[in-house]
Amino acid sequence: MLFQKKTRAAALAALAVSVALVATGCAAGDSGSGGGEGDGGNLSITFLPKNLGNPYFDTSNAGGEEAIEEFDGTFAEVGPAEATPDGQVSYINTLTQQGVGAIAISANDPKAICDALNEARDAGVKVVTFDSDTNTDCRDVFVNQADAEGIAKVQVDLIAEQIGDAGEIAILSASANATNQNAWIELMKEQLAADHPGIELVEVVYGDDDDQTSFDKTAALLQTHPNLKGIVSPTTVGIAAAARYLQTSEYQGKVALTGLGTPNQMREYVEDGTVTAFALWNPADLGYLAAYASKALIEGDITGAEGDTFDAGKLGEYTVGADGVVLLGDPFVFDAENIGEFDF
Ligand code: RAM
Repeated sequence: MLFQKKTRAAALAALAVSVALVATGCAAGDSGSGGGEGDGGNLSITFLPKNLGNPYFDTSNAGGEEAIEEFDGTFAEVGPAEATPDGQVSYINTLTQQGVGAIAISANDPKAICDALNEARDAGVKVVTFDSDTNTDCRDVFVNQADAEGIAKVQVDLIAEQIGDAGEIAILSASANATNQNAWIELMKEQLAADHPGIELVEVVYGDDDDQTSFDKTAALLQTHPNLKGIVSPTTVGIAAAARYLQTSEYQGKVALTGLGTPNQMREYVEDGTVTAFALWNPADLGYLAAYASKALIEGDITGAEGDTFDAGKLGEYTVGADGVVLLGDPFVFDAENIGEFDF
């Protein structure tokens, strides 16, 4: 299968513990980092997701808020209705004028928001990307949910397993410029070419992380490619919309669907057999870690240099890796056996 039993069990336990902590509102107490009150840092931290109204970002923002409450900072969340870089730029500019301590942002474009972010940094605002990165010179740290090769591989393995390693597949992505999805798609293409000669990727379409657009793109894919055997959707918005389409269509159970989804959005589709298995990480932990990375930057505990270490509350100590990347952990596979254990 995809994970060694031990890895899978350990990941399950880690997810379950952190989900339980979030659910009970249990705080981890003082960070023990020696920072915090008295340092005079501006712990006003604003989360700026790709767009609002996406349960994935609701969960990551809630994790950020939990962390910021723990260290007595000020949490805020702003964001555009649509997942576009332009929409993010105006919020970045406003936050710069307001003089927040840090912006934690999931980037809709690796370059287009860079000038605005660098103006913010020139004005003393720390910039943490999480979930979807910018170019490395426009932020201080990137909090990465899992290593990109691993995220690509778990999805390639799942679709290969679900279609018997042969036939046509398509990808239903988020917005066309999303840094994270584009990196994963490139790696999926490489892995398919290297290890799965029987699988043909016939098309990549973009649902813009909009539910209706993703639903319509799913319908179009199935019409255009009558021999399609599977769809990979590396976005929680896309996979949920595609599952909803498949559920009441003639393709349910015939065309496989996998990718990255949240358990709460995917539960009914796993329970009725529309979807067999999909992957993700814990978005609450991702937001929580981004908040602690912001705090560490604001207080000068880290600069984003490789080897810097910081305390991340209940998640423990983290080390900044090459290119200012902080890695949360491994992706995790959800299926009918374990989905009941998760609530996010
Ligand atoms: C959507 C967004 C997000 C991505 C997840 C998997 O919610 O595109 O950036 O990480 O899917």
